Amino acid sequence: MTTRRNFLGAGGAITGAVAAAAVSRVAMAALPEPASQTKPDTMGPLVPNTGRPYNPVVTLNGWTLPWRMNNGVKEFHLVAEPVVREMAPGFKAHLWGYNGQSPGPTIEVVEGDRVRIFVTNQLPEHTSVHWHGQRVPNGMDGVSGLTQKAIEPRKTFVYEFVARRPGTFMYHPHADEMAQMAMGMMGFWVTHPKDRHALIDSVDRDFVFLLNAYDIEPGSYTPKIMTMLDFNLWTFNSRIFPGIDSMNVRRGDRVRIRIGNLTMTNHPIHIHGHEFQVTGTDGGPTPKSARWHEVTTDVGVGQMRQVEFIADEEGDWAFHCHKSHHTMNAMGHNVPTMIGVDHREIVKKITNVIPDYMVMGERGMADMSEMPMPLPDNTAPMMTGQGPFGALEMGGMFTTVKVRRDQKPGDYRDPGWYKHPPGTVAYEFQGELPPARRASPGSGNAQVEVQVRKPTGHSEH
Ligand SMILES: [Cu+2]
Repeated sequence: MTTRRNFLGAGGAITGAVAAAAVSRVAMAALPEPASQTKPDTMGPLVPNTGRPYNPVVTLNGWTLPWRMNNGVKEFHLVAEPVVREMAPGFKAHLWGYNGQSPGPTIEVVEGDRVRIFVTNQLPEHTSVHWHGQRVPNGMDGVSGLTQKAIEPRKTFVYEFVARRPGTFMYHPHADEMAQMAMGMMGFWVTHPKDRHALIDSVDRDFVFLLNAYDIEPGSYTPKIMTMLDFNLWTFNSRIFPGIDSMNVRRGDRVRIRIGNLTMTNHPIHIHGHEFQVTGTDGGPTPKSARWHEVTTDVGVGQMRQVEFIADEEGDWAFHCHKSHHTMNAMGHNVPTMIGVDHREIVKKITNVIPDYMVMGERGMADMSEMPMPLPDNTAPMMTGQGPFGALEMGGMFTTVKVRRDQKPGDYRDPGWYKHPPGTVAYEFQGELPPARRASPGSGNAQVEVQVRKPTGHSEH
């Protein structure tokens, strides 16, 4: 296989226009065939067949980019391009991404690897790629205008460096960053340690995903890129629950989950049924003396966290952002809080004018997950997802860790819903109920029962 570098070396003193023509033709011929993905499914681990061995990660609703070895250099080809991302079944978004999907494919290498990444720009505007968190020569840092010229449309640039530091990283443009990240341009990067590492344990399952947020009006397909705070789609790897796959593990597995945040706000990521430790950030492995058990860890803007736990409790355990607005899907943000408001009189009046007027939210918002309300053509219900016991009333940044004793090592398939052993599920009390305590007019505290309509201008989530 001839590389551009070798060709120039062998060609000796070629000059001027001849050199330019030769370079571009040979460079094109030397480009690795770009791999592309059309599906939003979780691809199994890509076991390395060249280079140093490692235990590969699994990207939630994503995939790992294949490479080719070229004289000891790992070569990857990223293509920045418009993509159609299915965010949930029946809901598609027109995003920008890499190699057919948003986020782009995960890149996995080993500490000490020399990597060469060809980046072809098929976007309508210039771009660049920044290798977030990594030690690279300054000119490879991907900040357009500062460390390189922007990659113009239909041009290919080459980044080349040694992956010096093992850890959890990401990549994203550093050119028209606001628009390009709002459109979904980002990807995960994992550098595995080359030897046993005192602070990096080997694990049985290693999941990765990015947190991202979009503002797509119900019925439309393209994110609004000027939005700074008022996003309506909170996603794991550009998917919303129930479109997010579960993380399926074998009981007793040591599980690592790596999360990067490229939204405009922080996300307290929460696990049920287990305690995890933060074992590393994009700054590197966390010293053992600085680790403690948590069930929630905050992932700040532009930060990455890797958490680890032993999955020793069987079941379907929720794993989600703890900001309750982030486990909702597209909603009209100006929906007032209607809890406690009695609509009976007003509804009579309205239905005279609008016969199918529907009241929502009188008893809380849970009604909305079961309401067969017609939705605009391309959107997702606000809260949804059916479990074995009914509606989950969750959307957005929510998934589950499914722990099973009979999940085979290396098997990532969804085992279905957990079958609870008899007598281990919360049940309805069948005995005598005490009378409800309720304030009544004249009792002196009637004014405690307030009928409120709260203002709901969300400026911050
Ligand atoms: Cu969140």
